[in-house]
Amino acid sequence: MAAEARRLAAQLLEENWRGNHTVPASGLYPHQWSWDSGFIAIGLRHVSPARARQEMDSLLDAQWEDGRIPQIVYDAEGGDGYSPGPGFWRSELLAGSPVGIQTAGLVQPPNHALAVWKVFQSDPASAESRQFLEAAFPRLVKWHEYLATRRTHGPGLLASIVHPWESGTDNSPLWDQPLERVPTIPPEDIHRPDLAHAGEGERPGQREYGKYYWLAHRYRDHDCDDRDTGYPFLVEDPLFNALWVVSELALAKIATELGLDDRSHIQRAAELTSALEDLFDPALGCYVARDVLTTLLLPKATVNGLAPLLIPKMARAKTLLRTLKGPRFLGEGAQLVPSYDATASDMNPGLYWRGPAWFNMAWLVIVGLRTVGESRLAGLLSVKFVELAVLHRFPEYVNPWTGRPHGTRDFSWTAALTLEIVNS
Ligand code: 2M8
Repeated sequence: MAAEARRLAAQLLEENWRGNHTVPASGLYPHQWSWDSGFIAIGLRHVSPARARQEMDSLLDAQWEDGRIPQIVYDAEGGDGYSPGPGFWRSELLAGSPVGIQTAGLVQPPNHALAVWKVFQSDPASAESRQFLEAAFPRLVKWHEYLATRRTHGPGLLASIVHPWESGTDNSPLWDQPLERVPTIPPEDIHRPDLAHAGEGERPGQREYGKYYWLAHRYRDHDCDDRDTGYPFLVEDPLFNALWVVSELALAKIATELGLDDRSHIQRAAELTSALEDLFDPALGCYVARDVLTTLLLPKATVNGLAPLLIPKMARAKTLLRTLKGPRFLGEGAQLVPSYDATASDMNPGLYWRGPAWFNMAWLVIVGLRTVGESRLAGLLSVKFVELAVLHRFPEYVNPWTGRPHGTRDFSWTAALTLEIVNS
């Protein structure tokens, strides 16, 4: 099984390779996506450390002057197969955008320093690998500085997202309440090429899309300037911020490897870990999001709220484990971790980020379980992961209970993380 999984996953990543990056899926997502590239590089390093380095280099080449790493780097070959495309963002007209590269203005969760550190570790002795690490380090520091200086809209140190697309978990029920106050754009004004590649019930609805577009217009029309006030969607997400902590710890390791001082990274990781405590919901037994505009917590149990399991020596690890094993997540026989509370009346096991199991989140949970010493459960979930990934041709997501595949197939991070699991 492992050998076959390796072969099929490597083959798919080859098919989805576009010269210096990998597209998430050739039909539905024909460009380079930010956190996808992080997950992809983590798996690709087992097949080709050189390609994994290129994956991260091409993404970092698209960094803006203010430090942001964009959500999407547009591929000239991607045409208008995805909307919003480069013509929507017109990034080339904005000050501080990368020269000769078209990108979106938004960002995605910061898994990049973690990815760079893992890619380096797969080939630590080569000169290319060291050069890669040396070149990536200042860019990653600048990215984290962007989060710390431009995105701390809330009362504390945590970074805020300005759009559900920035969470990577776009349609999560966590965003329902803040989206209530966002106006909408009529469906006839929105181009939906995505619906040609996945069923309507497997993608966000027209109502959500109307709001996503309204927010994207608002951000773009204010030059993607984070000093803009009066923004109607500002949210602190536990997943985004937990990945920031993990990446800050990876930066500390990179600094040490390069003979540099790691203290500022260790300190920021510790401060962010403390700040995350503001997002803990004792009734749900997990972390939740905070609406920065009302300062109220958004009490929904989602897989995002389990992500702090990734932080070494997490004080609440035991509570998170209990929640993970309980009825909201794995308790009722789920094969992989559902994205949303299985006990919630509006949970839907097939609907985009509102119940199904995603392979990147499954992998993060597996890593979190290993971090807290739960290797048995991590092993069981790993077996299921590989089984479902290979059986269904690397689907985008699955029903957590039946394993039925949803969304697009031949999805790159599913294949890449399969490689990471079978090689760990
Ligand atoms: C999905 O998000 C895009 C917008 O970024 C979309 O729905 O069109 C999400 O699953 C996100 O996490 C992922 O990065 C992206 C590409 O795979 O697709």
